[in-house]
Amino acid sequence: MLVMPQPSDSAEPGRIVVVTPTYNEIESLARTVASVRAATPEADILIVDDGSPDGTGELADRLAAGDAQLHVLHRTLKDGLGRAYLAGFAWAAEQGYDVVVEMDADGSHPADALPAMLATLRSDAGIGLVIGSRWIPGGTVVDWPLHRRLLSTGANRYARIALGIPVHDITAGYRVYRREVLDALDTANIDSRGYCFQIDLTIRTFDAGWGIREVPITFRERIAGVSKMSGGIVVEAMRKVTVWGISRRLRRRRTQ
Ligand SMILES: Nc1nc2c(ncn2[C@@H]2O[C@H](COP(=O)(O)OP(=O)(O)OP(=O)(O)O)[C@@H](O)[C@H]2O)c(=O)[nH]1
Ligand SMILES: [Mg+2]
Repeated sequence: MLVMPQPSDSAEPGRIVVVTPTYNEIESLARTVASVRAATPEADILIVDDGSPDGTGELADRLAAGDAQLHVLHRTLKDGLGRAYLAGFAWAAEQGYDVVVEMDADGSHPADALPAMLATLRSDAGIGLVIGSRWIPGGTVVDWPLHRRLLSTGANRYARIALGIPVHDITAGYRVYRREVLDALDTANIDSRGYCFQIDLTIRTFDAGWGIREVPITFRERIAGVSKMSGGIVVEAMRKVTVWGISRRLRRRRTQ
């Protein structure tokens, strides 16, 4: 007899919010919002703007005035991607969303991959995080110079080995979280920024026992605006990965 897999409770679509942090993304924001609308009309969007001097926050308000599914959180100071996401997660929890998506505003993260990422999360109630991955078969990066590819693939390989977590794109910023994963975070304890924030949350999700899946995406280099990532953020990430990796090994040895 053929036994068909039974849909679990998680097959319910639930309420989805795409959280998009912005700092000086006036040239990209409208296109990003439109692409999310087209790919996932059921999803709401929250823009978290850190007082962008280029008027991104005002543009977000104008877009929100004509769109009941678009919300804007204004913060006064540029305080880093991690803090902006934590503020967005707190807002999403207050509003009772079931699924929280992380997506950059700069057009690098293709909205047309979102339905497959959401379907993957829904396929199993034990999956807490789905990553839009550049570095698994079917995933790729368009318009990146060789040195950025090597840096990203090298950093990911190093993190995978150092941390013992089988994820191929742990620094990726395109993610779908089950709300319960974020509810359980000890947010007061998270001070990571930039790439570290994504790595830190992946470790916490993995250690809490949630399944993590990767869905291949085509990542495109931003076509407008400037990157806010710096060499310092990359160095911080590698230093922290080394410290985390060593302490995880010591902890494992102690519990054996
Ligand atoms: N609210 C807020 N958003 C930020 C901050 N820093 C970066 N962002 C946003 O976070 C997203 C990712 O930043 P990027 O500068 O594109 O970083 P990245 O994608 O790792 O780097 P590139 O590949 O060079 O673009 C973008 O939507 C930025 O506008 C910040 O301090 N506050
Ligand atoms: Mg970017």
